[in-house]
Amino acid sequence: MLKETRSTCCYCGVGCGVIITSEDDRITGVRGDPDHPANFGRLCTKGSTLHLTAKLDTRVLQPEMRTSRHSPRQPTDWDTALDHVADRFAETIREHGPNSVAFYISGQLLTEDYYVFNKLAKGLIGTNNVDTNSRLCMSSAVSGYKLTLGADAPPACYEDIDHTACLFIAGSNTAYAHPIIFRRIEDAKARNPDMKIVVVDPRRTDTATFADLHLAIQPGTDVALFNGMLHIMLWEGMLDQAFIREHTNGFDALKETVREYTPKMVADICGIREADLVTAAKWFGSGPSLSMYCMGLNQSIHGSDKNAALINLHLATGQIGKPGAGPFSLTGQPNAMGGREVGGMANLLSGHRDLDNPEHRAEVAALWGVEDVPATPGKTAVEMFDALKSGEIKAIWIACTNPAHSMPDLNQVRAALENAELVVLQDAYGNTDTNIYADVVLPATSWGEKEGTVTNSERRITHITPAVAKPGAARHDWEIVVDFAQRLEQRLGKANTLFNYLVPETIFNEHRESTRGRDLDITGLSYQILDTQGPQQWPLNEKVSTGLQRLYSDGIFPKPDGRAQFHIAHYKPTADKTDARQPLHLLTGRLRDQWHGMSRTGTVAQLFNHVDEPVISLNQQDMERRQIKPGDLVKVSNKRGSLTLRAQPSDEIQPAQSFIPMHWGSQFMSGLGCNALMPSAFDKISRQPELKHTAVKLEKVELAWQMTVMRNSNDMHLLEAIRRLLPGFDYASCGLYGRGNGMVVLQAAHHAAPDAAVIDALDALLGMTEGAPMLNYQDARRGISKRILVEPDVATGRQQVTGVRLIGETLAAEWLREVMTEGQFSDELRRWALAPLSAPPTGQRSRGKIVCNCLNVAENEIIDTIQMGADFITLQNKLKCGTQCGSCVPELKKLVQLHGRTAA
Ligand SMILES: Nc1nc2c(c(=O)[nH]1)N[C@H]1C(S)=C(S)[C@@H](COP(=O)(O)OP(=O)(O)OC[C@H]3O[C@@H](n4cnc5c(=O)[nH]c(N)nc54)[C@H](O)[C@@H]3O)O[C@H]1N2
Ligand SMILES: Nc1nc2c(c(=O)[nH]1)N[C@H]1C(S)=C(S)[C@@H](COP(=O)(O)OP(=O)(O)OC[C@H]3O[C@@H](n4cnc5c(=O)[nH]c(N)nc54)[C@H](O)[C@@H]3O)O[C@H]1N2
Ligand code: SF4
Ligand SMILES: [Mo]
Repeated sequence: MLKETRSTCCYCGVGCGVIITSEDDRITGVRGDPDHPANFGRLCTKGSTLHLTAKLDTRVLQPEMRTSRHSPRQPTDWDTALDHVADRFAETIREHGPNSVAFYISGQLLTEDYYVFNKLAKGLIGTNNVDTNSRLCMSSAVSGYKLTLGADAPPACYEDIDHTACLFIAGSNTAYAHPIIFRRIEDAKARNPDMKIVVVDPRRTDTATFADLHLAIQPGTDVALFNGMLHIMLWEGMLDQAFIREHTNGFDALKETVREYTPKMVADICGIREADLVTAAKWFGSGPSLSMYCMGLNQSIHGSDKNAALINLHLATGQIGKPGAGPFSLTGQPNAMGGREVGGMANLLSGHRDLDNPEHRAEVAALWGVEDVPATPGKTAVEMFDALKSGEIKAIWIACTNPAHSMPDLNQVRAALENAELVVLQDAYGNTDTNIYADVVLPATSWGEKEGTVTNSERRITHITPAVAKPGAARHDWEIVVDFAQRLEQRLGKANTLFNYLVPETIFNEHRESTRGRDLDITGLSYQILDTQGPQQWPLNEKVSTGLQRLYSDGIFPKPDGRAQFHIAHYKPTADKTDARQPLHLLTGRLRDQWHGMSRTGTVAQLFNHVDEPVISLNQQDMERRQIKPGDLVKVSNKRGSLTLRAQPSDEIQPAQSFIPMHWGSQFMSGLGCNALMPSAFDKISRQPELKHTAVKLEKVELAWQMTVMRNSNDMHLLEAIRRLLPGFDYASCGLYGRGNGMVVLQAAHHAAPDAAVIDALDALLGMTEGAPMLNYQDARRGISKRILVEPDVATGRQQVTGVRLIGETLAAEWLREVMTEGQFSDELRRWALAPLSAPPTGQRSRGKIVCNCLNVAENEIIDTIQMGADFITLQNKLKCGTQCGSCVPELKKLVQLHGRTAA
C-alpha cells in the first residue's frame, strides 16, 4: 500500500520538511514538503537522496554483546543485553559512585530521546556526566548568547534574510552546510541586488565567492576583526546611542577595549586590506544587519569571545529584535536546539536552567519528584574522554554519535575507549569507527521510523511520525533508555516511578511543563497542535496562539535588569601556532554531499560523485614549492598523529594554509582521518574544542605500488569486506561512485607490492578470478597487472564493463570509471587493456567531478560550455545543471566567474 508521511530531513539544522513515500512498509521516495516553513518544498542534494539511505544492509538490527573484553560480540536479545548493562552500571555506581559512569549523546536525537537520557543521568543516577556532540558544535554559541543577551535563544528567523540590507556571514559555509538557507539568500539577493553580503572565512568557499565582500582573514582572528569594525563604527558615529543607553550595560568598558583596535592594526592581524575592513563596518553599521555564523566561530579556544564580540556589534548598532536584523547562529545538527532546551549537557538543566543555580536545581528536582539533582558540573566531551582514559570514568554509554571519528586528538580518544571497562553503543548503523570499541551494541531506529519532536535553527518545532515500522529488533532511542532506566531503578533499590512512559507524547508533555515561565515557554503546544497547525516557533505559551518570530523586539533581555551585557574580548591566537617545523595551517570542515562520519551518506553512490576521495587542498604556490603535483600522495603530520592522502591544488586556499574535510575516517580510508591531528584544547567558558585549526608539516610520499579497483555493485557487504583491507596499505581509500546501483571503489598505494595472497583474496571478493569473463593482462617485469570484467547486460544483452582491477598502471582509472558508468565496451578498450600503455587512449578525456548531482552534469562539460560563451542562464538552459535542487548553483556561478573571463 502506498503511504505518505510528513517528517523532517535528519541532516542539518535548517530542518527542512519532507514527505516520505512508502510502499508495503518500505521507504521508496522523498520530496520536500511544500507546506513546511523551513523549506517550502525545497531539498538539497542530501535531503533529496534520503530515501536511498533507507536500506538495511549497514544497519544494526539485533543487540550484540561480549562478556569479556577481547572476545568478539555475539548477537543477543534485549533482555540479556539490558540486564547485563544494568548489572554493570549498578555495580559500578555502587562501588565507585555515580560519577564513575557517563553518557555521551547527540544533537541528532529527538527532544524526547534527549529528555529521558538527561533525566536518567541527573534524576535517577545522580551524575551530571551527560554531555553531547553539541559540545563540539554549538556550545560556544550558547555561551555567546548567555554572556550578552542572557539566554540561549537565537533571536532571528529565516524570513529576516528577506528584510536585511547587510548579511554578515562569519565562519559559515552556508552554500554547503545549510544549502536551503543559501537558496533563500540567493532569492533575496536576486530580489534586492542592493543587499550587501559579507563573508568572513579564511577560505574562498562557494559562499565567499557569492559575496559582495570576502574578508579572507587569517584563521582565528575574528575577535580582532569584530573589535576593529566596532572601532570604525564608533569613530564614524554609526552606533545607536539611544539603544546602548536604554537597553545595555558595559559599553564604556568596551569602548576602552576597542579603542586600541585601529584599522591598521586589525588589517595586519587579520591579513586583510584596511579599506575592506572599513567597507564591512560601514555596511554593517547602516543596517538592517543580520549575521549568520557557525563553526568558524564556535570551534575555537576563543569561541565564546568570537560569538560575544559579534553580538556586541548588534547591540552597539541596535541591530537586533527588528526585521532583517540580529545575530543568528546556524545550528548544525537537526536537533541541536532540542538538546539545549532539555538541558542535556553537563552544565545545563531542563528548560534553559543552569546547574549552578540552586533554585533551578530545586525546580527540576520538584518536577521530577526526586530529592535533588547533583550540583557539581559533569564532564564535558573532551574531559569525559580524558576521565575515561585515566579510569575515573569506568563505563560510558554513547548514543547517536561517533566519537572515535568526530572528537579531536583521536589517538587519545581511542586509547580512552580501549581503557574503558564498559562501552555501550546505541546506534542505528554498524559501519562506524566507534562500533569496534563497543562491548554492547543496542540497535536504534532511525530516520523515517521514529516519533518525536525536533527544533530547527529558527526555534521551530516539528512533530514527526514514522513512515515505516521498526526494522529487525531495533527499538526507538527513548524506549531503550526507558527500559534500561527501569531495570536500573530496580537494581539501585529505587521506586519504579521516574520512567513510566509508554509513548513519546508523555515525555513531550513533561518537557513542556519544564519550560513553563521560562524564555522558551511552550506550554501552548501539543502534538495535536503541531499536527493540525504545522511546525511552530518557541516561545508559545498557553496565552498565545502563535510563536514569536523574532525575540527582543521590546528591547528587554533575559538578564536580571532586563539589559543586555556588552562582553569584553581581546584577540588571542589559536591553540596551535605555525612555525618552521609545522609551517602549514590546517583547517577542517564540510563538503556539500557528505554528512559527518558518512554512516548514512556513505551508503549512497551518487553522493560520492562530487568528491570521491579524501584529499588535502593546498594553495598552488605551496604545491609548487614542495614539488607536489595534483594527485600526489602526501603525509600530513604533527605531534598528535599523521595521515596520508592525496594533495590537490585549490583556488579556495590561501598560501600557507590547507584544508581537509572532516568526513573521512577509518571506515573510508587507511588512518583515522583529520581528527588524528586536531588539538583537544578548548574554550574556557564553552568547553568547546578547537576543531577548526591546527598546524602541520607536509611531506611528499612516493609509494612504488599502486592499485585501483572498481566493481559494479551496490552490495554493502562487498564494501564492508574491502574496508577490512584498508589498514594493510600505506594509503587506501574506499567508497562508492556513480548513479543508481553504482560501484564500489578501492584506491590503494603501498611502499612495495603486497603479498600475492592479499591480491588473490581481493580478486576472489570481486569475482575476478581465472575463469571469469575478463581481459587479463600481466607484465610481471613492469609490475603491471590488469583485469577487466566484461559481462552482458541483463536487459540489453550488450557487453558491459562491470569490474576493473588495475595494479601498476592506474592512470586510465578515471576513463575506465566512465566506461563503466556508461556501460560501453569497445575495441579500443580491449586494445588498451591488453597492452602495457600508461595512459588512456588519445582523445579520451574524463568528465571530471559531477557538479550537478541531480542531473548528472560534470565539471568539464560545464567549463567547455562556459568557454564557448555561455553565461549562467545559458548554462542552465543548455545543460540543465542547477535546475533541480539548486545545491550546485554557487559552484556553477563560481565556474562562470573563473572561466567566463578567459573566454571573453
Ligand atoms: N553537507 C553537510 N552539511 C552539514 C553538515 C555536514 O556534515 N555536511 N553538518 C552540519 C553540522 S553538525 C554543522 S555544525 C554545520 C557546520 O556548518 P559550517 O560551520 O558552515 O561548516 P564548516 O565547513 O565546518 O565550517 C565553516 C567554515 O569555517 C571556516 N573557518 C575556519 N577557521 C575559521 C576562522 O578562524 N574564522 C572564520 N571566520 N572562519 C573559519 C572554514 O574555512 C569553513 O569554510 O553544518 C551542518 N551541515
Ligand atoms: N575536525 C573536525 N571535527 C569535527 C567537526 C569539524 O568541523 N572538524 N565538527 C564537529 C561537529 S560540529 C559535530 S556536530 C560532530 C559530529 O560528529 P558525530 O556526532 O560523530 O557525527 P555523525 O556521523 O553524524 O554521528 C551520528 C551517529 O548516529 C548514528 N545515528 C543516526 N541516526 C540515529 C538514530 O536515530 N539513533 C541513534 N541512536 N543513532 C543514530 C549514525 O549512524 C552515526 O554513527 O563532529 C565534530 N567533529
Ligand atoms: S538543507 Fe539539505 S541537509 Fe539541511 S535539512 Fe534541508 S534538505 Fe536536509
Ligand atoms: Mo555540528
